[in-house]
Amino acid sequence: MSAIVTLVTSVMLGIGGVWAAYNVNMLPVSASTNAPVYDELFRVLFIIGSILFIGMTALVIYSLFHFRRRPGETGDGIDLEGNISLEIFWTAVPAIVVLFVGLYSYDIYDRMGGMQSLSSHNHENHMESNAERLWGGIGSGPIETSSIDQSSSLPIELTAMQFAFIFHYPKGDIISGELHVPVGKEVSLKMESKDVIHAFWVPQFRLKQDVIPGQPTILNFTPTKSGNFPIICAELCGPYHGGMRSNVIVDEQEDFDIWFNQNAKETISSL
Ligand SMILES: [Cu+2]
Repeated sequence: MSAIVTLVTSVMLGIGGVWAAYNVNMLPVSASTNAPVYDELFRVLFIIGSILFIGMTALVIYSLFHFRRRPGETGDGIDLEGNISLEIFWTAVPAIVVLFVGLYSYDIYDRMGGMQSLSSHNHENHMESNAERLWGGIGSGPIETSSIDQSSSLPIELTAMQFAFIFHYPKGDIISGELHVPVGKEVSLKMESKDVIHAFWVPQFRLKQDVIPGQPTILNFTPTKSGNFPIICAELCGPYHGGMRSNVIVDEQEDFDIWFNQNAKETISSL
């Protein structure tokens, strides 16, 4: 009897977890090619989290009522001493869950391009210092390489400082406080800090990368939705860290070209 109850409860918990992951929407709009990959991981974590949270909370509430002290009960509880199979069970289950989450996260990071060698990166075609070392970031992942020609990526340099993000477009020599990018085109952002560690974060792109003084990092992404999204510094960097924000304006190609040509120091016919 109790085996059936356990089975039914587990199945219901599983269904509840999956339902919660597909119906509770906590993430902002997804606006880059990375976003669906990231959201897939988030959904799986949410399923596991919901099952554990609902299961444990329910068990605690059930136990509180079911095993409460009845009137007239004054003695100690039953003297329980060890249960090998239970010990094995509650060691194995978390171990498997944690291992799975770790491997799956690694796979997602790899699919986003995080494991790709940065030294061979296309950004260097546009930079004068070919030998310069890039220290970390998200390269051109398999998602991008399959659909988008790498040489066509748009190089942009980001300088972070207390307390602002400054964007420089090597083509056209534009300096801007906001990031303008065309929709559907890969952007290659090379980032360096002037002072302390900052972090470039666009929640809608599901991307966050540290910006480190003296150690350039790279971040490649392809916006998939036009719109205006916040750029937030995600590393506590000083007293005005909370005000260190900017915007990324994702435009259709024509609108981006207009903006670019209006601001470019030199006219460029093809981007
Ligand atoms: Cu900052």
